[in-house]
Amino acid sequence: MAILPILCYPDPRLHKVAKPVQAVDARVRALTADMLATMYEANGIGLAATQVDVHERIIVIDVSEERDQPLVLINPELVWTSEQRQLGDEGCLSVPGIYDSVERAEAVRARALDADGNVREIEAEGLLAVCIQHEMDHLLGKVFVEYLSPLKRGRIKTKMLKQQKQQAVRA
Ligand code: GNR
Ligand code: NI
Repeated sequence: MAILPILCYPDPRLHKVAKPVQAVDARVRALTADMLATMYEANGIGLAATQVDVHERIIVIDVSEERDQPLVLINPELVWTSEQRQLGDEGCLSVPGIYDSVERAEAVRARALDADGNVREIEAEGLLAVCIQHEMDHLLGKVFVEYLSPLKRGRIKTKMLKQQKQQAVRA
């Protein structure tokens, strides 16, 4: 298992659209294991392959308190979303230190392949529903800051670029 580097906003590679996985094989299983290790190491509740510069439709999630309920979603689709919306604070491992409010569907039903290549459906609400929507956005090249006002997004972009320049000097 390896910890993979996570792309940081405004890296243009975060806007690439992921392609469907053709076969859930050893390569894909190894990647999901690395993605889970990377997510746990970063204390995140989810990670999309896009964030580790792999542009395939793969997501890992664990919203459990104990960090022992890993979920692998390959080629995920939303088969149902509630009319009911919820407003919640979001953060992103690709936009470290930034948290802001985003409106999402309160509940969703997703269909995906698991790490064994079996079709699974999960119905989710609350934080898990938010996380699934946040990760599926990543696969479409969308980062949560794109829901914020252009003013806020501009400020976040400036702050991130400044941080990245500092890190480059220190490295
Ligand atoms: O770790 C994460 N926390 C989080 C909190 C609220 C809403 C969404 C998220 S996802 C984020 C991890 C991440 O960046 N996934 O893409
Ligand atoms: Ni994210």
